[in-house]
Amino acid sequence: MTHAALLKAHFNSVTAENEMKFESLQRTENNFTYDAADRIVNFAVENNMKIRGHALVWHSQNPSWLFSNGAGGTVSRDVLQSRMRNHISNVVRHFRGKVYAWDVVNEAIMEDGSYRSGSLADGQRSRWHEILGEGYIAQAFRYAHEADPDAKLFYNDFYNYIPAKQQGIYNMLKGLLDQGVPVHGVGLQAHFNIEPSTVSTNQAYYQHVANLEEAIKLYSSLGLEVQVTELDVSLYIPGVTYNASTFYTAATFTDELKAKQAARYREFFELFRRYRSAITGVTFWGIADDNTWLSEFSSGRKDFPLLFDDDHNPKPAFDAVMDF
Ligand code: 9MR
Repeated sequence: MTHAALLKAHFNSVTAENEMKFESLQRTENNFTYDAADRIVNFAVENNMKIRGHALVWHSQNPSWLFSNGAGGTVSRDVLQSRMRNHISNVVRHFRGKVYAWDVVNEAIMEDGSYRSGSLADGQRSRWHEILGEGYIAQAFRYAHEADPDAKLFYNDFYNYIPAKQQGIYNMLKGLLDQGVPVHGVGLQAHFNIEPSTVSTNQAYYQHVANLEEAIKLYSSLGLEVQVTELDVSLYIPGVTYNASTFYTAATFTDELKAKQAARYREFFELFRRYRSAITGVTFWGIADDNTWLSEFSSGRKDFPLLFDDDHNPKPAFDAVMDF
């Protein structure tokens, strides 16, 4: 299939970024709706593509019934545990033989290396941690393994280039492995920017290849696979203030900027290639610039983070990644 045909087919179906999340698959208790996810998975199977499932247990995009006791209060520990098992077991069995790897737990560690707890602000807090304690992570992996012993099970998170966060993730993974928990790999979300931030309090201040390399070394030293799971390179630099007049448009996404983005992609892929024995997959968070989460927010702020442009033609970044 040509790139154009593949892209057309992709956009004729649905995007895969949200269709396997808890709220998409189990909007009401024990009613599983697989239609949208099945369309993507079947398309991928027909076209010989490998599929990663995203995500079984996460603090976000959950249905409201999940953490509720149905009487205005919080669900009990036992009931939440059995809801988690029911979800994981149903979903993983449904896709068994088609989805080769799962993001079992997503975003459980904070920037300072601590667990994402229940005491954070809405939208940030983890009700899983609040109700079940940190043991929910080990349980999620055990349930997923029980449902599909052949699936590769991943812990997935962002900002792996921050030293304190990568250490926190390492410590958690080491603890899981020491307890015999079936975890097989780490996903690096890899939502990058065209350059690191110059603001020392900004997370992206640490967004250097050398820091990412440290994360890859640390995780693979545990014998875990590493996968790049949600790659994109935004044109916006964290810590810089933009407004409607400085938002990028097709006109201001100049050849110079395209070359700069390509160089940033090249720099990351040079690192990935150096660690080819540890890195077993690279997945982009989208295909072409006309459909990216980075243009979903801050109305009017369009971004151009992927390898294909709005018309689905390859960009200089595509050449940088492919020609080496
Ligand atoms: O790309 C997803 C976007 O369409 C949703 O609005 C958003 C809601 O939280 O989730 C996005 O995907 C996220 C992924 O599930 C986890 N890592 C960060 C991704 C970008 O926010």
